[in-house]
Amino acid sequence: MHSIGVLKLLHSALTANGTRQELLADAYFDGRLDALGVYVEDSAPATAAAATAAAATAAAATAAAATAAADDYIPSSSPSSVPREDGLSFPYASFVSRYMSPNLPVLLSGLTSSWPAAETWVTPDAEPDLAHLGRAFRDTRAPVHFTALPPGAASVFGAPPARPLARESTVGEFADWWEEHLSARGEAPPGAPRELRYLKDWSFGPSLPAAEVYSCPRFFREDWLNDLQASYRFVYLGPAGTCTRLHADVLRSFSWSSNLAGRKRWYLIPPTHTHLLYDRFGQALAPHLHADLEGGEGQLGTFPGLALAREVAVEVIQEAGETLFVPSGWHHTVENLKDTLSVNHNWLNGYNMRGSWGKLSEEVEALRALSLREEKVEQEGEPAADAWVKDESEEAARRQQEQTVATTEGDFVLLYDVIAHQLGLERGLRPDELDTIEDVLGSMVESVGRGDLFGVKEKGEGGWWRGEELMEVVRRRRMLV
Ligand SMILES: O=C(O)CCC(=O)C(=O)O
Repeated sequence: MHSIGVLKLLHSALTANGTRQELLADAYFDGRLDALGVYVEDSAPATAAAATAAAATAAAATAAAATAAADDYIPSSSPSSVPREDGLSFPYASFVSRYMSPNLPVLLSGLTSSWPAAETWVTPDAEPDLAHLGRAFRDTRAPVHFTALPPGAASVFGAPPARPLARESTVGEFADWWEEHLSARGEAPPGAPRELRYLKDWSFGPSLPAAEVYSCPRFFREDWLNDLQASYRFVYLGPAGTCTRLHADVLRSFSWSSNLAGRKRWYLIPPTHTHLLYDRFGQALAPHLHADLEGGEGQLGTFPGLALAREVAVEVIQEAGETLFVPSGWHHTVENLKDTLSVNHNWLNGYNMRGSWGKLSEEVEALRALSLREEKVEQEGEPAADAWVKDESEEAARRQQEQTVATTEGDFVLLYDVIAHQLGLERGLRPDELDTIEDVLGSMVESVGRGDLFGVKEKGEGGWWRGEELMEVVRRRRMLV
């Protein structure tokens, strides 16, 4: 039983979760399978050292192959800490060459001091001004996440595996709860049921005009996503103890996050080590980076890679007035160490567009593999060796896949739209940006042309561009560069 499990894991690791069987041939020819054979069968001089060395060779070869296959913007080494730069004097070109292009995080200071909200939303003693926000946005609707607090606990950092409940609320209701929460802080009788609320993803729009709150820092203005109607621009407001679960940002976008008040702790995990964050089937993402240490309940066996992930994770303490650039594809989890108010954006441009398309393509491949497998099971029944894998984590994976089908189609349309919009703008694109667009577009047109990407076809009239038209625009513009 155990060896079947090991083989399944190896098969999954070597074939991109079973979606690319042909990768096994690479592993055979470059010697990784031989190295594994020595390890698994223990047939070579049977010393622990030899087995360990073989396993290390195999692991290094797998890692090298994975890195080579990964997107070219993934850094080959990750920093042990995040550098701080003076945001007022740091040149944009240096931000691009040192951080955005190599896809590495950085903290920038001084970018929020001139924002209107630095005065109107923050009290003189540097706290989020709840009284003002509650009055000014009394009836404005915003999503609020509710998480139950374990008895006697002051934070939900080691939150239970269940997702926090997101409910539509008003800023007024949230501010009222906050006042009550502050006056009751530390006074609730032990054992009394309590909860923490976190107002997150409150979008800028007509009921929250961006210009009255902040201005987008110059480092992040090359933004193809928020140029559109799509708004990925948010406010986060939460008391000390609230947190955001482990995730990577939508569509492998970049994000930036500025603290107007408070302090956050971030753990950032480089994309080279994403696999360590998943359960033993490579399916379900851990809820947070310490899920194996807290809550008991067998989480250690569920997420065996987390101890190693913590060794490569970069811990960042972000103070009021500081802005964190979160690179593309870096998973992160965020804890509010004080009552915290922040503004953030997700965004795409020529530096992460290729990665974004890569992520979408991976999801499409995984979904295609899943539907092929389901078809096969329908025709032939469940293979006996698979029966033991059917446990809760497979069910969770299935639910996640269903959700992915729904979001992937939306993401594809959005990306398609972003490119169409970008090309439609009468603006000069740099040759490297044009290369990216041409690559991504070429793959899109191919997929759409084959008609096998969720049947998303040319739409023309509805505002989307036809694939061939887009290619034509790229070709024409290319001749002009
Ligand atoms: O501040 C938070 O709680 C989450 C922010 C985040 O995940 C992001 O900016 O990408």
